[in-house]
Amino acid sequence: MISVLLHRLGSANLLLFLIFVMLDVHARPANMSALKEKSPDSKEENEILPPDHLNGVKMEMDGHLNKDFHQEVFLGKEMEEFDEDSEPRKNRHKLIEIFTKVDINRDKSVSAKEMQRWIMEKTEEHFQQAVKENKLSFRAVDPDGDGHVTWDEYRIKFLASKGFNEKEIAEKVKNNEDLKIDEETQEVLENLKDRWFQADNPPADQLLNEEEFLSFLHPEHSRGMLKFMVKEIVRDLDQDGDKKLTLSEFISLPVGTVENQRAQDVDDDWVNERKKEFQEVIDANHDGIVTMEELEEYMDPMNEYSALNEAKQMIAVADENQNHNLELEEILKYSEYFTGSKLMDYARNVHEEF
Ligand SMILES: [Ca+2]
Ligand SMILES: [Ca+2]
Ligand SMILES: [Ca+2]
Ligand SMILES: [Ca+2]
Repeated sequence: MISVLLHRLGSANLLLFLIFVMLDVHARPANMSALKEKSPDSKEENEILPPDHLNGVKMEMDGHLNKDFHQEVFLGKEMEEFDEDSEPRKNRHKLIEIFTKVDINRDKSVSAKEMQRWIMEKTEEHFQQAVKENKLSFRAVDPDGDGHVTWDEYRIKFLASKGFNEKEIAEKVKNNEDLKIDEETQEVLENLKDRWFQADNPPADQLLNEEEFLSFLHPEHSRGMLKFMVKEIVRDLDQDGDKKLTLSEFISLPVGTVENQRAQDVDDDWVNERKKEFQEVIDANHDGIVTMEELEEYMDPMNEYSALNEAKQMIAVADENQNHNLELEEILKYSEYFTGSKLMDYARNVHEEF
């Protein structure tokens, strides 16, 4: 009897342990990596919804830093090809191929200028990808194909994607009846509505055409929407209401739940990283305050000055011989930073590859 009890207790502890391990995984600061894992299955049902995560943009919509940014601007649309379980040999070859493309003047070394040009090119690639996907999404919200979508049409599609009965909702909208939706969904809907009207270019007719719908889904490539996005982020982080951010406001964003020392360390790293980004990059004139203009420059994916800074930062991470350029050996060694996947045998006969 006792042994059975002990046995039960043992498996109960094991279960607790497993739960704990699972919780620990989720103790990471929100948005730091969870997004990527979520997106593949949620993508289809939410294709008409603006994504939380924008490729090639330094900050997420909720104000967290985009931790995959370097990989996104280095790999462009080839991102999926470097997934973790693809063969190291193949990754190595692909990385060498990329290196030779970045190295425009073929001196076997990548300069900051070369990297800047590459980053701009890859950012454009993400944008073209977004344009392509937008065509499909627009078709989904504009089934009658007249080239315009009303807010009501979109609202119905959105609620249908949330599991509401499309016919019933459409009927209620038509008759101006109460939709009886929960508070949380209502809040999302309000935010979407603000964004919808923002994407509606003057003269405002409350209809979005394909181009306007693109800025609704992808605000990062439209000046007006970029301002809107920055306003939203500042609104969420600004505590004293002066529409500017101090360092303490910027790092006060809630991080993951701290449950143990390891999570605490992760959170410390998170704060340090945010601090560094605030002081060295976002606060461009280094006066300790981030204005909306500074944040807008920072968020703009097509900003050449940021791309050059980014290029220098990326080079500095891997520049072991300190010549302010990247050689193939360096990029192979820091493969994980550039591509997200490690190469075990990075040093193997580098020179034979040429
Ligand atoms: Ca070169
Ligand atoms: Ca403030
Ligand atoms: Ca400043
Ligand atoms: Ca170097």
